[in-house]
Amino acid sequence: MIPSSHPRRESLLIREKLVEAMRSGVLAPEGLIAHGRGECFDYLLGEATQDFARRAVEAAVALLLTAKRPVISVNGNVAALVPEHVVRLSEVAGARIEVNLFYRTPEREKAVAEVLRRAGAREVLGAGDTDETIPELFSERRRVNKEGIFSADVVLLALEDGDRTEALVRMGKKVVSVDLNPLSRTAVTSTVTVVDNVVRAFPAMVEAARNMKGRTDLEQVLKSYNNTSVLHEALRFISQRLLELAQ
Ligand code: PTJ
Repeated sequence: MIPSSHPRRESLLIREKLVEAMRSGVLAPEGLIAHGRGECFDYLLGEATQDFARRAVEAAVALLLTAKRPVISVNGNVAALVPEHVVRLSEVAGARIEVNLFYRTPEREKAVAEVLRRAGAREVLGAGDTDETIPELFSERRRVNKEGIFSADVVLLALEDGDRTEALVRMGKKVVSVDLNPLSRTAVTSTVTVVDNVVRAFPAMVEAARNMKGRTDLEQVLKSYNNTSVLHEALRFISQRLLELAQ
């Protein structure tokens, strides 16, 4: 029981959700450690969506809405925290959903797909149907569905390892990532990086997709977006915040 007055209530509830997901086989135990790393960056970001993340969300959604074959790549952490938002975003943006796991086992593939179906997904790729591989990648994340990530032009992913992000970019794909660490290889390599927590970024992308659908200036949004300056802004924000706290 976490009292409603507890100052870290939200964060503790998220931890409980993740532990639950680990016990039910959705989350890899390593996913708990990955989340802990993210929590530290979230603390530095003030546990709130900052302006640079809002701009990235707009560009991310513009990319998804203008894509021909967008795919949302889902791992254990994303399935544990934001399954409904993954499904809603896929519906609004016309994106397919594919399970893609670093610590891949047939049992986890099934468990993650099941969470997404329970959240309303009508189609989930990547569980028992990974018939293609991402070249030059050696982790279990190389296995992908031919109609999904393999032939996607835009891939949205979160809590991703840098090797795979780089491999997807080398395949000519545009990559949208959600990563609390603006220094990670995924953050630096992606076409658009949303430096924010998935629990805030996914709902924000759903809302933006609803508002932006049908807009005729999406190409313009993308032309005026610069991911490097967004990452620099995130780093400046963290530095400034630490300096202020130290005064
Ligand atoms: O479910 P699997 O088998 O595919 O495994 C997934 C994990 C997360 C275990 C795997 O991808 C992994 O080890 O990830 P990394 O390399 O630890 O990368 C995680 C990145 O996501 C780090 O840069 C974290 O700062 C960031 N991160 C952690 N929690 C969140 C986050 N970013 C956004 N929202 C979070 N809640």
